[in-house]
Amino acid sequence: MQVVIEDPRLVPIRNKVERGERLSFEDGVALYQTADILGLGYLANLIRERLHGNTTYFNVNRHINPTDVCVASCRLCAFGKRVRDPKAYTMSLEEVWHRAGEGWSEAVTEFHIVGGLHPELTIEWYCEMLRGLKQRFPRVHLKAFTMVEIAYLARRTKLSIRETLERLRDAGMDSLPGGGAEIFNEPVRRIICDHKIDGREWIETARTAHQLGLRSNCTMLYGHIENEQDRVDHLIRLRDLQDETHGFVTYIPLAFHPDNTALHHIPKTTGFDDIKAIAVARLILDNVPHIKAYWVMMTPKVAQIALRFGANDIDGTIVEEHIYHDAGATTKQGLRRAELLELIRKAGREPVERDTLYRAVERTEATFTVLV
Ligand code: V47
Repeated sequence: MQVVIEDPRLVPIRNKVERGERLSFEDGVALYQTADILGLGYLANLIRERLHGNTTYFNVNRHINPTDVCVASCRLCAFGKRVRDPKAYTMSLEEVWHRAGEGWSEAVTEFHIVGGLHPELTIEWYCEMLRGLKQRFPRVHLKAFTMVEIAYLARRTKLSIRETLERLRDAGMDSLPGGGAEIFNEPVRRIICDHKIDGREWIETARTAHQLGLRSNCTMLYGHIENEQDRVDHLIRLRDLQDETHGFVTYIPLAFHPDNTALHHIPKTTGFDDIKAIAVARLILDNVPHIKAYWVMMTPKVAQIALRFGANDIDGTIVEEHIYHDAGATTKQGLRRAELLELIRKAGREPVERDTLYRAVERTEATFTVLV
């Protein structure tokens, strides 16, 4: 089906997309600036269907946040707490292992583990946590620690990034999530997360992980004080690294949630912003296989629509979520597998349960098999 492109700035971009050509920085800015959401969505959907047909992926996962203690105090964040904050928590290892098995009976295939930058937890503690999880849940993939957590742990432990990643990998870390990338452009980054590693260090940490054979995801935080140029710059830096390493599996655009943060005066993103974030990413990140519409952050309703605007993944069951709910998310904590299937099917897409590395999963009531 051909959709009429209303915005004349999208016409040369359509020609490039149809010829399979890479889009430029200027193309990216034009895509973010357009109000022609149907034209944009049509182009993004062309690529999405070229890569994945009608398939839409989801997984059965559980988030675990072992601690919210964080030395960074980022303005963008409502989750992190100072070590002496009476509301701060740090789980014991037994609690982490117990929590991992709690929740729904559906056998999870992935634990997504991220936390604050804790000034006292040692690399031995993290390795013990991973080993304990592997011992108790040997078939569950451990997608753990953002590049920011890795770099902080390396600095505190006085190990190189490579050695830190190797130690964690040897203890059971299978891959890394995409968080902490925020926006790479330094002046903006300094305002929203001034104590975090800079964009160059984030990229360098991801490069090292990929060189070690670890796959990771990547993200961008949008809808705060950045402009369209900052967004495209961010995407192109991710695309450049991907050309080199091919280590990124999935890109997830993350809409800024302002409640309970130091930037609470910033208005929330609109549905238009969120759909455009998915579609532009699908068009610019021509070398990243998967684009995820993270339902917790977008709401299930908008995430479902995104499946027709470039996204081919909707994330998973999650069970328990804190980072977005502390910052005002009104979505549920988790969705059942059946609810994800329904969302995907009602968008006219074909659901496929995947593991973290996108191998199809076949399951009966109580167990699952990864199809290799
Ligand atoms: O690193 C923090 C962001 C990230 C806020 O890899 C905020 O599959 C919006 O990375 N408003 C954590 N965003 C979430 C994340 C993620 C989520 C789902 C899947 C995957 C994956 C990764 O959330 C943080 C930060 O970038 N964040 N505070 C906020 N107030």
